[in-house]
Amino acid sequence: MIATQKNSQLDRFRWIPLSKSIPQADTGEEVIQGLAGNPKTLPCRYFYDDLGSQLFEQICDTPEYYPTRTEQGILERYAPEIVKLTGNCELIELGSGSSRKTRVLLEAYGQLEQPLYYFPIDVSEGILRSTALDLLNQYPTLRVCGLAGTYEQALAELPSSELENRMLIFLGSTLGNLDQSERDRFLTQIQHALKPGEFFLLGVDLQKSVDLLEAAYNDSQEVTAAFNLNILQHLNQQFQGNFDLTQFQHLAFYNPVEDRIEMHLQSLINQIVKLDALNYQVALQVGETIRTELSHKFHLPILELELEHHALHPLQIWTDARSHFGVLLCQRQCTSLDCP
Ligand code: AVJ
Repeated sequence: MIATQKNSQLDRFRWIPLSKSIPQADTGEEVIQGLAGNPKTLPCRYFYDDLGSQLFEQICDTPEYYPTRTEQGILERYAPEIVKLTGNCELIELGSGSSRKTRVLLEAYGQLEQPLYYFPIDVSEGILRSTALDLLNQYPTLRVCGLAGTYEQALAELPSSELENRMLIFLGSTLGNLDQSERDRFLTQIQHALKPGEFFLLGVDLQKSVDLLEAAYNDSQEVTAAFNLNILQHLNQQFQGNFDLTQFQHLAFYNPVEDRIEMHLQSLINQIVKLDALNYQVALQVGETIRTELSHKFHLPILELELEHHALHPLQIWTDARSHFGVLLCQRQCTSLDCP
């Protein structure tokens, strides 16, 4: 019995390691660019090694970090409406992680009793594979195709459609980690990855009181601090570095000029850090910081204009009662390029 169940699960499981996503292939170019920059920065995707992905799941359970549970509440309430507006479609999720919130959508689309296709995309192979097997176990008719790599790579290498329509899903306000120009490039990639009539489901954290925002990134159990420091541990492992985590401290504050939370790691001493695999070293002064993450907080009317500019028309927008978080269902519009 177990054998046949396993077989049916494996029949419903596909795995695509995206070309340049193999760690050995990571030249560390972006790391050097960031550490050589002014201010010094690190790409936030290095947060998500297996330990980092687990720490992020723990952050979602802290009382201060409201985004995940608020978004989950919105999806639980409006998933049937989303299904009604889109009809059956392939679900392609960027940065899927544990697919904690996506299960709400899988349940709702499962009610259609039609073929169910889910394409989770994540840089962290461990959480992608374990989540996929868990979902196959939980949803006996679900077909899963895991894409291991960054969403830039995934959008460039999406497999061909199995169903009439598809929806790209980008939850958790990960859009907020991109600065203005990166966001523009990303939304252009979304525009090009979708055909007119296809859908884009977007979850974004909205502007609110600074106290609430800063508390969410400075939780009292210090899980966010551990998550932030772990980026140095990941670089040590991947590039034979000698970052001493005890010589750095976590900093997270709201930057009102840019409407964003910024996370930094502050050097507690004057130090020189080496990344032997990259044949690179960097000097840090006491008090100097490395910026590890931006988390932009959105104002819906401005975001709607940005989306329209990329032929992504918001069909429906749902928020929670306190307008702390927003979920936007957008439909790709025709442009003069696609529908002359
Ligand atoms: C998953 C990227 C949206 O920016 O709020 C949580 C990651 N960083 N606590 C965010 C995060 C610090 C989170 N995103």
